[in-house]
Amino acid sequence: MGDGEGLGFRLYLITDRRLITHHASLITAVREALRGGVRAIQLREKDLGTRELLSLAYKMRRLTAKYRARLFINDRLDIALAVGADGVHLTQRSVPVDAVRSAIGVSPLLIGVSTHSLNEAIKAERGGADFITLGPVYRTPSKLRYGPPIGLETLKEVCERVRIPVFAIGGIKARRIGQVMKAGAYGVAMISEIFGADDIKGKSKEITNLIS
Ligand code: TZP
Repeated sequence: MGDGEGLGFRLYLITDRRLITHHASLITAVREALRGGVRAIQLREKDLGTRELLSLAYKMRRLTAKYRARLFINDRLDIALAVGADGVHLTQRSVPVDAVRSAIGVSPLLIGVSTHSLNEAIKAERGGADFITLGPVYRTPSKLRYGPPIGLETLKEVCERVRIPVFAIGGIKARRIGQVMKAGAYGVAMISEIFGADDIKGKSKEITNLIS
């Protein structure tokens, strides 16, 4: 599936403003990533209250629209709808994908789902997800939070068993992209490789060149 025919992105950049050290704000850091060619952002600032998150989401919507990039909001369908995001990204604790799918009716809102096993991946697909993230494939700095790594074998098995795009997540670095794409991933989802980089724009360019 070429990018044009599919979702339109193979790099899914997930925010974590606590990692931003070289930039004044998450907005300037995301702008650098967009300048480097990133075409999809997931706003995932779990510690923010509703009003703060909404205000940040409006800013992200304006910024991503300027670069014709897609915006997803983690967990919060209400905020995704309020700001006119392109999609919502559901966790295993969110309102389940089938319930969101029926709530949005004919809306073109995309639904991504975080999965960690074959079982969760199959359920997400059956429930109507447009794509999934699967991981952590490798050890991540905060591995306790995301559970033990599932490894390349599970990634490969899931990619063979589901038809929707699978984004490998968790410890994905530039040097590992070849392995995960070979295992069948449609794309990669990342936080620290890009937001932890000294040169966010340069790193984004490097990664987009590797996967497009
Ligand atoms: N889900 C599984 S691993 C992970 C998430 C959100 C974190 C990915 O972060 P990083 O820094 O790209 O390893």
